[in-house]
Amino acid sequence: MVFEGGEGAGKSTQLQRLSARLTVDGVKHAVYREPGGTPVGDRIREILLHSDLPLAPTAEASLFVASRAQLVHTVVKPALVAGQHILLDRFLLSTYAYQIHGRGLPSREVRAANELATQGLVPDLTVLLRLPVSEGLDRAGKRGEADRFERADRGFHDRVAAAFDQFAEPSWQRAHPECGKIVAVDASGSLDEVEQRVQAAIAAHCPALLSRAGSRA
Ligand code: T5A
Repeated sequence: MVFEGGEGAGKSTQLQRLSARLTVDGVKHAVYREPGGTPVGDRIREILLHSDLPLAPTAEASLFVASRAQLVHTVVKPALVAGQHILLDRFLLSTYAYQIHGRGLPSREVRAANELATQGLVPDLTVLLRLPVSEGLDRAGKRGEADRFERADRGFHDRVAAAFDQFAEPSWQRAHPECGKIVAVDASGSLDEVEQRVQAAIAAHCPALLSRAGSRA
């Protein structure tokens, strides 16, 4: 299960809430974020988000893909084999939105690089949190110093948001089977309201994950 969306949409917050519910229900799971989730990925995250080193768009994309490759190979695949659910804060859809649409990199090459990293792993479901760009940047901005992407210009964030809107279309998903099912959820309103929408989306599209909770209700 993957959570995606623009800056400050509430992915981490809602992932924590879902994780807390799964813990109470005794569902074995682990939560990881991208970039990061491994020692190599965490170093890559530092370069990508918090360094002032100039990065060529192709180098940026390659670093995201490298972090993903390490996470899939050393953490996600073994965990899935062991019967654990994995909750991911961002995955390949972010590279499609930010590097292909935001930075303007060629789709074919970026898709191919991702294929190498994911080793054919397709998310059961991607919950795409949708929030107006200004609201998301506002939420993110209240937390402190902006990272490399939060500092990007408004045009960049508008292109990313437009891309995520496109990913919610069934026709786009049919043409990109490597991304799996993507369901858009309105991320405006209170934390509880968004959580209810997220749980409704999961219940509709990935009922097995919440079935233990459902059977207890
Ligand atoms: N990136 C990532 C790429 O360019 N390519 C890639 O391939 C990948 C994987 C990652 C950056 O890297 C880029 C995208 C990102 O720019 P990150 O720090 O992991 O950097 O960034 P985000 O995933 O954007 O994390 P954020 O923390 O900014 O956003 P979230 O997780 O969507 O939001 P969250 O939950 O942290 O909430 C943000 C703030 O809003 C509040 C929270 O309390 C928090 O303070 N909030 C709400 N406030 C009011 N009402 C609600 N409903 C709220 N929900 C949350």
